[in-house]
Amino acid sequence: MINIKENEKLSIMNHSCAHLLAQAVKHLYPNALFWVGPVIEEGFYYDIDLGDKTLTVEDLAIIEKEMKKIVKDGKRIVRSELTKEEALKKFKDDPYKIDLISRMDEDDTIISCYTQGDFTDLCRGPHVESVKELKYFKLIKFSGAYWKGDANNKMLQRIYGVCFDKEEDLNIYLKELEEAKERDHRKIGKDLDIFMSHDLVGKGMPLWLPNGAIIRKQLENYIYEKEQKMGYMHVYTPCVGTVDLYKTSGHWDHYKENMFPSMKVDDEEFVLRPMNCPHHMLIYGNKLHSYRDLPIRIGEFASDFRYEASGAVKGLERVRCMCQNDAHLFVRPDQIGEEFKKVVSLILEVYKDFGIKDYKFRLSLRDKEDKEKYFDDDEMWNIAEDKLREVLNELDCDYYEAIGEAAFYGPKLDVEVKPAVGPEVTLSTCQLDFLLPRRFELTYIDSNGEKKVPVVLHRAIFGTFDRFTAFIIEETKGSFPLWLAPTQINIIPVNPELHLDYANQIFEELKNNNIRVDLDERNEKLGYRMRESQTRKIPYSLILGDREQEEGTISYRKHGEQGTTTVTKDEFIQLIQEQIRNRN
Ligand code: TSB
Ligand code: ZN
Repeated sequence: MINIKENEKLSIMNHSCAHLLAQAVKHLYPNALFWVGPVIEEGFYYDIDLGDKTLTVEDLAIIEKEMKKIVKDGKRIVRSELTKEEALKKFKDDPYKIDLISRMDEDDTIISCYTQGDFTDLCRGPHVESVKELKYFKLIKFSGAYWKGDANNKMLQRIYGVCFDKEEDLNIYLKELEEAKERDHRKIGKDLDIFMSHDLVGKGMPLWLPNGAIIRKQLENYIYEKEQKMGYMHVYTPCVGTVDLYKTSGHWDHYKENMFPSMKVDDEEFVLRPMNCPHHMLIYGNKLHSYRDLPIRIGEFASDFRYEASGAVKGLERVRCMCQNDAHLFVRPDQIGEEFKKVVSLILEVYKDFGIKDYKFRLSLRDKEDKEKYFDDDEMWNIAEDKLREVLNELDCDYYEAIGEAAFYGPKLDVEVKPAVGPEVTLSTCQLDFLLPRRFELTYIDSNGEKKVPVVLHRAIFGTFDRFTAFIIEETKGSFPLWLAPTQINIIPVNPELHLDYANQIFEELKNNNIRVDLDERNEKLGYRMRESQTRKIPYSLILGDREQEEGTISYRKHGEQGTTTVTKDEFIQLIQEQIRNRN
């Protein structure tokens, strides 16, 4: 989909269209006050204070009609300039504009306004010359948005829209938007009974339904097998820790705003953990380690809780309760490169297995000039950053560098992907850490018998099972590969009265072979049941009628294909099992 913000011409048009929207809203709701109306990747929005009024879909259509009327009227858009003092006077009755103007630094700043007909808005510009140019636009949706994104502030109404210079482009865009909505994991997740949420449980706390639980279990098995082979040792640790644990790790000082508040039990004060690193540090520290034992790789499928803004939570993609595919790798400084390479290779392998092609590697490095922002060990930073780069080049990875984006404690690699709807998110991550082992006073004995501090690599290949599942739902549009599919096979007896015994026999046999199978014995037309099998995106539908019953065969149709194939029962089981085993 086109990124409006990156296209200069469309950016200007969309910004002007935001003003057009504001003007129309002002006509319809004379008391409306306006906060900001920026251009975004998907077009523009405007945050508007409509008093007690909450918008409806019908309102959006009425506003759009008014916008069209203003365009027809065809007023020019005229720029004027004011001093800060003049601007404060002009907008004295508008607390939002006063807030914006007051925050402009210098008293001698020149403030620009744009006027079109009866409407003037404070704005830096630039704009199109006349509203006449804004012909092909559409209001897309609306939502509540707290003023300045702060939940303690008033809720404003945010209206989103988009504008193009050609009708055709608008139509293409709207079609793509429709497709993206269809692909949205929240829709598919509901349609295919993968997850739900409930106000009584809370925002950002999805419940995984049986179908979702199957997918998650398969993902766990998949990655667990790989990690086992790579020498990871998996552990189970509690999803709470004391405040002191997080004071020791530094999270209490630096990550508190992302954490749930603490709770007191007897004489202990607990927090729901936002990360698992502290627990794993303690496990490492539980024993003495020699340089020969390293790397030590501690893995866990671990539940974490984070405070995410209520407006930011999204299906399974951004949740407040998540499960990381986490591991902490304790290495000697000379092992950083080799271990990092294994992590990146694993990421590449996993992405290949899942057919994920559209992703970006982002290498976050320190800003060498900024001595304050980064852990003070130049030598370690240099070794680590050079190694990370070297490995990425060696593995022929396409990556971009983000200078000054490293964490305080070390450089990191993130893998970014684009969901169907909304901005990019990080899936996999691998973060080097020079600091945490120090805070927990972790050591190993080196070859000279001296105590040394290990370096830690925090890494999550799936990121979280939650986010990865969201992504895979969108990638596959819910048509999961056989090994992941909640129901792998749907048996449809042509006539349940005549073919049920045979269908049952096949059902039992497949079930005994650990295949996830359903039997649709409803007295509905064959075509109807076949279609439903397609809607449920079940990989294989078996059609069992007279011929199959007599010959002891199976006729199957693969999801999304038209024809059927007939094979013997044993051939079929073998085919299915092989596909599941190979996870292809
Ligand atoms: C990798 N301590 C490290 C860990 O050892 C850590 O927690 N890193 S993280 O903060 O980057 O989180 C790991 C991954 O969790 C991210 O890469 C992202 O894929 C996923 N994630 C983060 N926040 C959320 C969220 N709110 N909902 C779903 N997944 C999330
Ligand atoms: Zn960690």
